[in-house]
This record gives sequence, C-alpha cells and structure tokens, in this order.
Amino acid sequence: MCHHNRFLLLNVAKSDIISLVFQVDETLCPFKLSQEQLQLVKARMRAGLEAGLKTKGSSAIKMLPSYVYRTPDGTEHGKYLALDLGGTNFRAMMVNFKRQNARLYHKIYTIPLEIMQGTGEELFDHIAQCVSDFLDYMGMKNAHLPAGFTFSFPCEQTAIDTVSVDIKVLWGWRTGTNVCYMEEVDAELSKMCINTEWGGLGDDGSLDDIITPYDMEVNQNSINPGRQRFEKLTSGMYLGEIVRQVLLDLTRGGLLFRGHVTETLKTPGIFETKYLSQIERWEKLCVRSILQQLGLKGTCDDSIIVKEVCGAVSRRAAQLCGAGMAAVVDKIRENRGLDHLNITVGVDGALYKLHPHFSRVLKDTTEVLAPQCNVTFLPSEEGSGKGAALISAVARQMHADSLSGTLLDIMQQFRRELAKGLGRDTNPTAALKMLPTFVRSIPDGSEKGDFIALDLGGSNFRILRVKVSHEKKQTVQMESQIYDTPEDIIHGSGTRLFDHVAECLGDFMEKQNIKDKKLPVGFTFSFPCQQTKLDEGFLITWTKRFKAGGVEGMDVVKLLNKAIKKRGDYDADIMAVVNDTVGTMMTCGFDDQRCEVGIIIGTGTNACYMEELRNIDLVEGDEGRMCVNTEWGAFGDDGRLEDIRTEFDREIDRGSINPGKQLFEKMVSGMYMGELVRLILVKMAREGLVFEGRITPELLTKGKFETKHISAIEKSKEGLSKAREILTRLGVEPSTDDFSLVSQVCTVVSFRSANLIAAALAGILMRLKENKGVARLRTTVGIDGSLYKMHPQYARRLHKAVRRLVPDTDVRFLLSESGSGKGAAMVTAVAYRLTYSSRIFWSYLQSVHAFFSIYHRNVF
Ligand code: 0WK
Ligand code: BGC
Repeated sequence: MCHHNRFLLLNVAKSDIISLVFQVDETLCPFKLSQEQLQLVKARMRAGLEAGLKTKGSSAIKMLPSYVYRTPDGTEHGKYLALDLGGTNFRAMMVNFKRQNARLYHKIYTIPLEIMQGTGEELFDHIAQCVSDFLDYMGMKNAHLPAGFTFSFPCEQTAIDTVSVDIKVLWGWRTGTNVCYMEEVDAELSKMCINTEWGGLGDDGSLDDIITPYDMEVNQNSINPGRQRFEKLTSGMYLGEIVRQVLLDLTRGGLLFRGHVTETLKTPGIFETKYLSQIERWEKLCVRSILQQLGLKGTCDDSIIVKEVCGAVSRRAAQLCGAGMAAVVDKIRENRGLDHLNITVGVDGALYKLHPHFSRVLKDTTEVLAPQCNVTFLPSEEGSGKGAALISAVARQMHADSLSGTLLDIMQQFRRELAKGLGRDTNPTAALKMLPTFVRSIPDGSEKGDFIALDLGGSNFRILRVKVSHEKKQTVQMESQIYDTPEDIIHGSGTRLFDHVAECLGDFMEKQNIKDKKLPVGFTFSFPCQQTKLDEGFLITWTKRFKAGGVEGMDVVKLLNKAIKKRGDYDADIMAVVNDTVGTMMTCGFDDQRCEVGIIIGTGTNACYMEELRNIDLVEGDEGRMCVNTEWGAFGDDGRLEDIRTEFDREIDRGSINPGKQLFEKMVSGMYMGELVRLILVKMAREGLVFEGRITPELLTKGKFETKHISAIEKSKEGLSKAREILTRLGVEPSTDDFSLVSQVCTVVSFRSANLIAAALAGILMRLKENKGVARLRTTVGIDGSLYKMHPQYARRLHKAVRRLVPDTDVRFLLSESGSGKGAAMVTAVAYRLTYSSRIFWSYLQSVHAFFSIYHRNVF
C-alpha cells in the first residue's frame, strides 16, 4: 500500500476516500520506484555504458564518439554561426566570442510537422531557408562564418564534421533525453566526449520489470515502437502522454471526471508535458483551469488526483534520470581512480528548466545513488547553440579534427606561400623564403669517401666522421662526438662562436688522429642561409637560441674557414653547407630513393623538398630539380596566422629574442611548447581553475616547464605520476583534478602542433603531386628532431592528420636514425665527386692544353 494521506483533501464520503485512495494508489504504485529498483536501473545503465564502449553500435546504449576532445578554455574567439536542430524549435544563432565573453544573437524558427515527418531533402531545404533568412536578418549574408551544427539525434561520426544519421528517433515539444561525458578513449588521446544515447536503455528488455502498461501503450503508439524505451519513460515528448494514459485508465475506472471519457482525453498528445509542470507548480484551482482548457471538466478532487498522477510520472522520470546520471558520474570517478569526485554537469531542456521539482529530484537521486560524487547541475542559459559555436571555436583554434576547415585553410594558404616564395618578384615579400640549396639530387649510391660532418643548430652540436665505402654494397660507418654550445658562446660574438666550432673540430680530429689529413667537410648549419652555391651560405637571421653577433649577412663557410686558418693546427675542406632539413632528407634518401622531403620537428622546425628547377625563379635553368629549404618556421610572419594565434602565442613571441619572426615555429616547435603550457597554466591558476588559484614563483619562471615535461605527462601509463613530480617541482600541490587538467593542456598544445605541421606538410605534398602531374603521389618524408622523436604520440598524430588532409597520397614517414650528419656527408660526397671529376677534367684539359701548346710551339 503506497502512502495516501494527500487524498485527505478530497470532499467525498470517508469510506469512498479509502477505496478511491487505494485505487489511485494502486494505479500509481508502479511509478513509485524503490531504492533497490533505482539501484538496479543504475547498474543496468552502467552495464549499458560499458557494453556500448566495447561494441560498435550494437548495444542498446550506443556510446557514439563525438570527436570533441576537450571543453572550452576561454581563449576561444571570433564569430560563429550556430544551428540548433532537434529540440523544441530550430534556432539559428550568431555567437561572437571576445575576451571570454560570448554575445549571442538568435532567431527561432518553428519546424512544421509535415517538414519534420516529410523527406530529408525538404527538411534540410527548410533549414537552409531559415539560415538564409537569419543571415539576411543579421546583414551577414556574405560573411563566410564557420558554423557549429547541433543536431540532436544519434549520429555515427568519423570526424567532428562528418556524420551519418539514424532519423527514426524524432522529436516534439520538450523532447528527448540524453547525456554525454568526457570518456577516456585510449591511452593516446586521454579523453573524448562520448554521446551515450542513453535513451536506448531498455531497448534490449532490461527495463521490462519497471515498464508499466501505460508506458507500453505510449511505446506502441509511438513512431518507433521498441526503441528509446528509457527516453519514453523520462523525456518531455512522452511524459504528458503517459499521464494521459493514466488519466484515461482512471477515468475508465470511474475514479476521475466521473468516469466521463471525453474525445479530448482519448486524443493522443493532447496532454502535453508542459501541463505537468504547470499543474505541479500551481494550486488546485489553476489545475482545473488547465483541465478546462483541455476540455476536461474536472472537480477539485479530480484536480488533486490529476496533480498526483503528474507528480508520480514526473518524479519517476527524474529518479530514472538520477539513476542514469549516478551511473555516469560513478564511471567518471572510477575512470579517474578517485574515491571522491566533484563534478559539474551542464544540463538543458525545457523539462529540466520548467518543471518545478524535476531538477531537485534528479540531483537528490543522483547523490543518493552515487554517494562518492558531489554533482553540481549547471543549467545552460544560452542552450546548446553556444556550445556548438564554442566547439567549433575550439576546433578552429586548436586542433579539433585535421579535416576541420581551419587546417584545410592553412594548407591552402601554405601552398600559396610556397609559390610566392619561389617567384622572383614575390619572394622579397614572401614569409617563406624558399632558399635554393644547390643540392640537385638525393644520394644515388655512388657516393664514397671519408668525410667530416659538423651539425650545428639543433639541441646538440655534433661532429661526425663518416666513411662511405663500397665493399659489397655501399656502407656508411660513423663516429661522432657531441660538444657543448654554452649560452655565452651562442650569445657572444660570431668570432667566438666559430672559434669554438673550430676548436671542437680540432679536438675531434685529434681524437680521430686525422689532424694531418685535409678531409672534405659537410657543415649542417640549421639556420636560414642564402646560398648561391653549395659551399657558401649567408646567414639571413638567427633563430632558436642563437644570436651570436656579426654573423647575420655573413658567409658562415668563410667565417669557419677563417677560424680554422687562425688555428693553423689542421686543415679542412668545407665543401658544402646544408640546412639540417636537407641533411635529414639526404640521410633518409640514402636508405629510400623515394625520399624527397626533409623535415625537422625539434628545437626549431623546418622543411625542405625537391622542387622543379623551372619553378625556382631565383636559380638559372629549367632542367631537373633542386632541393629548396622552405624555412617554414617563418610562416605567418606576414600576419596571415593572426586568426589562430592565441594570447599565449603572442606572449611567447613578445618574450623571445626575435619578436615578430618565426611565428609558426613559436606555435609548434620544441623550444616553445613547454613555455606555451606554462603560460596557459599561469592563466588558469589566476582564474582559480587549477592549483586552487595558487601561483608559485616557479610557475612564474620562464622556461620552467619544458617540452620534455609535456612528453612525460602525455606518456599514457606513467603520465600522471610524472605530472605529480613535475608539478611538485613547480612548487604547487596539485589535486588529482589538476593532473588531468594539466595533461589536457599538454595534449591540446601538442595536438595543435602536430596538426599545424601536418597542414604545412600537406601543402608541400600537394605541390609535389602537382609538379609531377600524378593522380596519386607516392613519396617518402625524412624526419628528425627531438620533439618528433621524444613525444609519445606526436608521430602518430602527425601521420594521421597528414593522411586525412591529403588522402590521395601514399606517404612513408622515415625517421632519420643517425641525424643529418650522414646526409651532410652525402652532399659533400656529391660535391667532392663533382669537384674532383671537374678538377681532373680541368687538369686533364689543362694537360691537354699544355701538351698542345708545347707541341704547337715546337711544331709551328
Ligand atoms: C638532429 C639532426 C640535426 C638537427 C636536429 C634537430 O642531426 O641536424 O638540427 O636533429 O632536432 P633538435 O635537436 O633541435 O631537436
Ligand atoms: C631554422 C631552420 C632549421 C630549423 C630546425 C629553424 O629555426 O630557421 O633553418 O632547419 O630551425 O632546426
């Protein structure tokens, strides 16, 4: 017997009260779920979540990936169009994010039922019509705004902007129910938002023990019987109908409206869910007027019973959602390995917002069933439209999906910049200097000899001895030594720097016992140099940490020769100066003849590739190809990346030794990524988002958070313990939440780097494909650099993004195991062969000439 004192108000005879109470109670009893039943529902929801994660789309709860990897961080900016379809109305919105504020302008459009239930084409035509009207209304018809589309139906997604739809789950007023949450998807990506589609719970019969005959009736009459069972017990589209079914039954049982079953009462959908909220909010008098509006002439007693029925149905709905929510928050808590979880749940929907008790019952039930979770329900004021715009802002800003418009856009811009840099007239104003390297081919296997390679400009200064021989097949033996490049040397005078290089070379030759030999030297100099021939390179500007005085504008080969001469204790023949990207391409070209691109993703970043000579205006000749050093680190120095640069990028640049230069490099390379993370953490701490708002001197110290820390924190297994160690060194006492936030920041920054570099590389691959005029490009990209090598996920993310941006290419990524030294030796070997074959030729010509002049003198 359910409790019945509320019926004492009824003005019927005492005996009648008992039977009436009993019968109404009997009817409503199945709606009153016990704690045990709710615990069961929670357990079934949990099992459904797990099953959905394991099985692709075959379980009742679909668990659909959304490709949203993080929530907004307040740095989103710009104007976005947001379309919101699937709730009560269709809303078109323009959202303008500026300085952490979002200004929204929106217009609501109704969707006629015949459109809702017409053809897909009619529906999307209607949407397009509404959007066009809205843009007109906003006077933004020509503004090409990025758009976020909230489409509130279960969708299979393969990317943030690619879906396939299951349209059968349709909508009406105050409509469906669903939940999404940030799930740990794999060790790599840490989290992704999963759209659970929990409305499907029970489609496998797992709720049959709590489904009442009224629910079955509603299900039977729905347009998708057997599906969305949980939704049909809990969401706005169905609650009114359930109440109508109960009222119909009570009326047929003579317990209501004096047993008078009106046509109105028999009309499906006539008792809308909004009436539940109104009835449960108002006193009984108002209930009567609502019933009268529905053509239901009820007594006060009827009003009390109707109110009871509404209460029972809505309460059950809120409790069921609470049980579901308890399963979700408990899962998140366990994912994080926490004993206690504080979490905020964003919630929207008219039922939650308008119903007087729903939110409270939902919260109470959640906390009773998930006692280790403290859940804050945060109603969204602006609806999911702002959410959609925010996601596209984040996606646009950081990385969302490599197919997102932004990266494709950057790829196209980069391609244009490549062409601009190659043009004689456009090169002076081009950001990409497209420097000719005078390397005309990759190794062809004929190289041989004993060489020295100097490798200056990366994180280490290395000197190598490279012996290339042809015993059976071409083999390369290498011995190397790393030498320091102290701060005072790389920031001192150029003379001191080259004296230091010459001294290290002397030391190396000593150790190699070759001081008496004049070996050909290949000089890898990892900075932008203007070259007119292989053994001459004028430094255009220093980058990374270097800024030795008196070198910019000078021929670095000359400077080194001068320093060696000055010593006089050994001699060396510097036959080639190459950029580290060229050295890397040549090193990889030694193992794979298809290699025609060289990339460095290390302290700095850059790329070179084999360009058709006819396209290089700055070099004579049209035949064949030449390797071009793009110096892509300077991409954006002309302001074209301003729309994606963040305040943190600007702060990095302001604090660098070369403000306004190498802007692309400063967004992506190893020298700057750690600092980017530090600046973001400082801002988040200032806003109390991490470290309880504590800002320590260490956290404020430039360079204190290094890129290697990002790699350590993003290492799947030991990432968190590493995070503790690293953050403790920053003087903060991190909470477990702080760990995941810090690791998120690391992921966002490194992901953006991989995506932006992918966009630039895709630009080069498109150009190669174009140059070759092939439908499908097959090529190899040689790569080196500490960021690419040391970061646990970088390579995979880069490869994935490149293949998505240029799907019609077969790209092999070849890691240069031995650095660019071997490559420099290869270039030197080619130079050596060319020089001596020409010297022999010349000496041959001269000897022939000498012979003839002697012969001539004697004969003639
Ligand atoms: C190793 C190469 C060297 C290049 C370096 C770049 O041998 O030429 O400069 O990679 O990577 P980083 O050391 O800057 O990470
Ligand atoms: C330099 C490039 C170099 C790259 C990678 C950049 O800062 O400008 O010449 O290839 O770093 O080391």
